[in-house]
Amino acid sequence: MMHRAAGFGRGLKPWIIALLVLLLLTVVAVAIGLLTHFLVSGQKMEYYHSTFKISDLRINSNSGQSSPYQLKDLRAMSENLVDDIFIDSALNKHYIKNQVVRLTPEEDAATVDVIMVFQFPSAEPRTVRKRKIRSILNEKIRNTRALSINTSSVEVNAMSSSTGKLTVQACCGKRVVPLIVNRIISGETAARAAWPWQASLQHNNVHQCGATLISNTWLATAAHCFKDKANPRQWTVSFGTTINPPLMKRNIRRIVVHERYRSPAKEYDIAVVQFSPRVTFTDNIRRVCLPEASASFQPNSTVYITGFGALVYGGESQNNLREAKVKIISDDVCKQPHVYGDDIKFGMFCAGYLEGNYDACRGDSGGPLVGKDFKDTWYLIGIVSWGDDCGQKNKPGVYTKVSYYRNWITSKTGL
Ligand code: 4AZ
Repeated sequence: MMHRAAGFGRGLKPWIIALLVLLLLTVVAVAIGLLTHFLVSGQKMEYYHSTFKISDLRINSNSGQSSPYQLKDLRAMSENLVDDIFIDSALNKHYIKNQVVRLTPEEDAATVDVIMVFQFPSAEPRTVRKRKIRSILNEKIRNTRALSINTSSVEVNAMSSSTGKLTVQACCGKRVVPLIVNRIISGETAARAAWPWQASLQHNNVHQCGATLISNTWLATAAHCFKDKANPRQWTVSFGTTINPPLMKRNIRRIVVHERYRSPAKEYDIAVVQFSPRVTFTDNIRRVCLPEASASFQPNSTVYITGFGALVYGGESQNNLREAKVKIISDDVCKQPHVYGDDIKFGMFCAGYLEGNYDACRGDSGGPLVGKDFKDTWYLIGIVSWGDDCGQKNKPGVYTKVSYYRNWITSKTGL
């Protein structure tokens, strides 16, 4: 082989060899260029912001307060509408998703702010694309019967991808992993980024309690975590699915315990905690949504608890985050004499199983009990508060009812 190759080379004129090398280099350069075009520019997401006004709504309940369910429904209906519009359009292949980032209720109407994400391969000017998107939205909205939207209210604007990405990520209650069902007590570890709002509150660097990220600077947790430990300087918060190493760590600036919490009483077991500097939301660190004050969650519905707490009563906290699927238990069931009787007061609810086993335990306190709506948006429904032992028969976990304290949270955090 070696001889024949040498002979072939010797038979060619130098200028032909140079031409061949040049040709080869050109082919390689074009191939690299094409690959880069499809892999890099072809993958680039484009973000567009749209607002429109839904009219003829009767989203007010009898009490005069807007009903959270209906507002939440409106968010989901708007997202479904935008999905349907683009999936059934000429931009079908380029449409990725949309997310309602703000819903502003007015009397019998609501303004919707939505971010739409597209992926276009060609380098067509954005003004042309913006016009296409607006004309599709306008045309389909005119024909929709599900919601009454004034086409003159429809606006579309291009966003920079950095702003678009940050705005989408800043949204609450969204995560980027599929659900894997495990357990806390006698359970398995949680998937990375599955519970991006979970935090660990540490006193002198020792894990004490769970907490939940509700904004880029505020956490919700249990008041009892700060019993005899009220100095914010001795507290830190870490994020991520392991305590060691932490994904991110912050100093606690302010601890606001409910002013009516009086240990050993278990009512008002809620606190909000401010840390600094603020976090930038990523796939792994993200805030959960807070339910409206009037939201209620159906007994027997499936919710999830997560935490670094002990596996058995009196056991040690865990380095890896764990999760458990539990069910909300009605007050009627939980207030039975053989369960907790009159110990279940206002602003509390039970979750778990009367058969025992799946439960929160020491070290899970202050951490989240979350549930999702049908658009896969997660809400903080409860805060791990107390229980008689862990995982015992007829002794489910007891949680602070977040909706009951929703206005208190606003009064302290502005959220
Ligand atoms: C605790 O001691 C604790 N089984 C938290 C939750 C439960 C029990 C005890 C619920 O922090």
